[in-house]
Amino acid sequence: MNKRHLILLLLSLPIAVPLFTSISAQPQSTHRYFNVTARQFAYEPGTIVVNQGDIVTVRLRSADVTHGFYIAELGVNETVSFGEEKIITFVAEKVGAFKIRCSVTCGPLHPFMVGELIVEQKGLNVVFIGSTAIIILVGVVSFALIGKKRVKVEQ
Ligand SMILES: [Cu+2]
Repeated sequence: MNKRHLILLLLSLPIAVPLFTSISAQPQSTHRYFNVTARQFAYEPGTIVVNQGDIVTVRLRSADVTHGFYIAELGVNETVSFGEEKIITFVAEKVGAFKIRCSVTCGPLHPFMVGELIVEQKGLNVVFIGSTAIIILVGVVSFALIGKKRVKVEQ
């Protein structure tokens, strides 16, 4: 590797690394489907776990009386009566743990009818790409230093 190649490589890094990172870190939204049954006084399953950016479709049914399915932070608000089926679709835009609450007074323990939606961050790719970029950078820098030494010896 001569000096010109090295300079070209070094100059291309500020362009190549962010480009590579942005392509790899682009969140791929997946369409996720869940069958949720509401009954006095819980949701089944009680916890839904998705990734940020996922399109979430919930097929909601009630096993007894009329129940609600309310997620304040995501603007989700639906009700379902016994024998009915509701399809709820939303995008999990925000990362966090969100309470799924029943918005219909369905019995004495109604206030305790709470489920949870967990939206996880897609951080793994960013960390992986970041560390790869650092390793490449260290490699290039050591190449450059070795090159410098050789030049000195040759002189
Ligand atoms: Cu309720």
